[in-house]
Amino acid sequence: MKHEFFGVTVECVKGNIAAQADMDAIVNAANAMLRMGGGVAGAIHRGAGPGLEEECRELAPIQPGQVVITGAHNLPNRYVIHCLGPVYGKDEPSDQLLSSCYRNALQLAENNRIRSIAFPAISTGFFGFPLELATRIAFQTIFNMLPRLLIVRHIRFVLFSDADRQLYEQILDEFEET
Ligand code: AR6
Repeated sequence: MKHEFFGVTVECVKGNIAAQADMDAIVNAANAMLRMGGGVAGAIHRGAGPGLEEECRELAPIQPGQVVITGAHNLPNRYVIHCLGPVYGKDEPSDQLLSSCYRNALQLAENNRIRSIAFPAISTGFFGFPLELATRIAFQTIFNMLPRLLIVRHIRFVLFSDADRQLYEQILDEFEET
């Protein structure tokens, strides 16, 4: 379901982050060295082809909360924005570092005139962040920025299971009511 806040469409879908052909940019839940890895990063690098790792080489390493932008190579998007999420319970303060990922990614999108951007649930896979807490941090950060966005007009959250998508919808409804 699509929601609209301050002229920006916000939606939560079930799907594969590497198959979002209608979005200008997709966000990678990267590793510090910006290599292939598993999960989201694996799917994105497989779709993009070896040119992505090549372009990433000189941008690595990155720190938790930091983001960098590259081309999308063989993927059907214009850009990939790579975020290093915090490892839950190790990279502290985890909540602030996760918030930085969303804030910095949106700022980078604005700076690169990106109108539509798709996010995965950063840090909630291999990095162990509890999904509900991570979802609240993601929405809180994005809602704080929405009134100031000038270029970004469409934010999509791409979740890997129906249960994850339903949790996102439920928390988004709570934000909508407040
Ligand atoms: N599309 C959308 N969501 C996905 C996909 C996909 N193709 N694959 C997994 N998810 P993760 P992290 C969900 O582990 O926790 C990597 O190996 C998944 O169910 O990709 O930030 C990197 O190389 C989970 O909810 O990212 C890093 O070393 C969420 O996306 C490390 O894992 C994030 O899972 C990053 O760990």
